[in-house]
Amino acid sequence: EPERIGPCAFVLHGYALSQEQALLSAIAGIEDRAPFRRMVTPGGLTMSAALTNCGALGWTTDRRGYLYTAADPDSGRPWPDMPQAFAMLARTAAAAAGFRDFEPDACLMNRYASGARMSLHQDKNERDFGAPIVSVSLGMSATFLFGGLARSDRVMKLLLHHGDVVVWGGEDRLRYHGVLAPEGATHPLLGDCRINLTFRKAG
Ligand code: MD5
Ligand code: FE
Repeated sequence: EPERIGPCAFVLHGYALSQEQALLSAIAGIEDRAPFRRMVTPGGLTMSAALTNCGALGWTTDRRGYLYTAADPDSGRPWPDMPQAFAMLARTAAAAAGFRDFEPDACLMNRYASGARMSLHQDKNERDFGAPIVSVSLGMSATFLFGGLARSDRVMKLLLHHGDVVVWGGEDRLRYHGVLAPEGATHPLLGDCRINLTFRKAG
């Protein structure tokens, strides 16, 4: 069932569908303690997607740049614990794509309202690029841009739907990537937004 989209990258279509209720109620609990917020980049631009985190470490920005922290800078408290349903899904999806023993310590949660997008970038704030990244798409569909190791490399476009899970590891881990704004029908449970859960081993 995994669809190979790169040497070490796979789409698991609909893999999270059976867990949607557990995932959505866990997201509601996390939002209560650590609301979604739009971050300002070190360059002074406000990102169009809103984010929050759960797990031991969370991705954030400060004046110096991008970093992982143990505390939510907005509240000073630790990020919410990673729910069992999240950790289990990340582990089983990684294993289904051939990555054994994935133990994420961070889940970055991005919420894209209509018009919000994420431009082409690499994820390289994690300490160990040997671990894969697992991404879970919920809500409205969006086109994912999957590039190469140089920003100028051509990009492959992939439409991701509610419940799709993507796993990137090995040589695909540092590829440039981005996401276009949500498109298509409003989602019956999430309304006019897309939420993406990104599981990482950050520390
Ligand atoms: C999203 N989020 O849909 C994406 C899913 C982010 C981000 O890009 O940084 O929050 S994660 C996509 C990803 C991660 C790591 C590597 C690759 C893609 N890749 O090599 O294509 O909100
Ligand atoms: Fe990324």
